[in-house]
Amino acid sequence: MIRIRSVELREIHLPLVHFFETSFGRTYNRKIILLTVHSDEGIGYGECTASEEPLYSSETTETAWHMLSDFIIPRLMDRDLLSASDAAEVLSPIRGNRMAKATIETALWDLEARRLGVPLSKHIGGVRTQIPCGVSIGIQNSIDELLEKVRREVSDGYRRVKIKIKPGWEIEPLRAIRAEFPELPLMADANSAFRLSDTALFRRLDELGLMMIEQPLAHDDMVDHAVLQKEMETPICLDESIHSADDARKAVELGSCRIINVKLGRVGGFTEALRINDYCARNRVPIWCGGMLESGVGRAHNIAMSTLSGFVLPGDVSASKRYYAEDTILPPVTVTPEGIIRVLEFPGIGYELNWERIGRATMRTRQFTRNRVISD
Ligand code: OSB
Ligand code: MG
Repeated sequence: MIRIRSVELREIHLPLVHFFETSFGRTYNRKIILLTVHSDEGIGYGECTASEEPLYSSETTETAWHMLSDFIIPRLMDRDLLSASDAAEVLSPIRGNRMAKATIETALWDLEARRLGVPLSKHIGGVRTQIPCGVSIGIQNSIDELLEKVRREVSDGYRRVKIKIKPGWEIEPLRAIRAEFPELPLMADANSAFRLSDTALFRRLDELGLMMIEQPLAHDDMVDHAVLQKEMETPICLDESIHSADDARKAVELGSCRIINVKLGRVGGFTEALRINDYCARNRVPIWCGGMLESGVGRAHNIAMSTLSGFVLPGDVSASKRYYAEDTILPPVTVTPEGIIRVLEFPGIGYELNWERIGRATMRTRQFTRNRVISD
C-alpha cells in the first residue's frame, strides 16, 4: 500500500555542455521538473522529460507543471494505491499528458523499490546488470565537425552512433561517416522531417547498411510508414508515433516499423513500458531506450528500464558529462571504455541526489500535501 503524504515539484534550469540540434531546432538550456514523492514508508524521485517547446511532443515543461499541479497530483493524493503499478490506471481518465504522468509514476516505482530495499532495475523485472550504450549526435555546422564528434564517441567506446538528419543533411553526412567507419553500427533519426514523397532518398540510404532509420515521417503516422517500410530494406524504428503497447501492436501488425524506441515519458511511465517490453519480447521486435537529454534522475530511470529483456539494442543512454558539466545525481553516470553502464545495486534508482547542484539550478518549487497545496 502506498499512501502519498506529500509531493514536491521543483523546476530547475540546466545549461547543456553543447547545444543539441534536431530537425526542429536547437536546445541550449534545459528546463526540467524534478519531483519528490513522500509516503508513510519513504521517498521516491522522478524527472519530467517534456521539452521547453512543443516541437517533439505537444507537452512542454510548463504544461507538465500545470497538469501535475492541477490534475495528476490531486488525483493520486485522493486515494491509496495498492502498488506503484496502480498509478497508471488511476491516471487513465486524464487524456494524453503522458510525460507529466510519468514524472510521478516513475517516482512511485522508485519509492516502492526503495521500500523493498531492491534496485529499481530488479523491481521492474530487469535481467541485465550492465547495459550497452549508444550516442545521439545532433546536427552539426559542418561534416568535418560531425566526423570529429563521431571519432570522439567511438574512441570513448560507444557501441552505436545515431545522427540527427533533416532535409539537406542526410545522405552526405551519413556517407562521410560510413566511408571512415565501414563497420560502425550507425543509424539516423529524422524526427518526422520527411514525407512519403521522399521515398527515393530513403532507398538511396539503403546502400549505407544503417541499423535503422528512426521516425522518418509524420509524428502521428503509422500508415505512410508502412508504405515506406515496404519500399526500403533498412528497418524503420518508430519513436514519436508510439505512446502505448497498443500503438506498438498496431505498428507491428501494419508493418510500419521493425524496431521500437521506448521512452518512459512518451509512454507515461514504467507500467506502459513494461507492457511494450512484454509485447515486443513475445513478438521478437527489438526495442531500445530513447533519451530526452535527461538529467541524472531521468537517466537513472532509463538505465533501469534498459535492463528489461526486450531492450536488446544499445539505447540513447550515455554519460552525464556529454550533457551537463555537473549532473543532478551523484555519482554522475559514467560509461566504461567498452561502452557499457554498470547498473548500481543500491535500492531504488541507486544514485544520490546532488542537492547542492539542484539548489543552485532551482527556479521555483511547489509543495502539495494530502488534499491541499500548503505553499507556493
Ligand atoms: O528523437 O530521440 C529523439 C532529444 C530530444 C528530443 C528527441 C530526441 C532526442 C535525442 C537525444 O535523440 C537523445 C539523448 O538524450 O541523448
Ligand atoms: Mg527520436
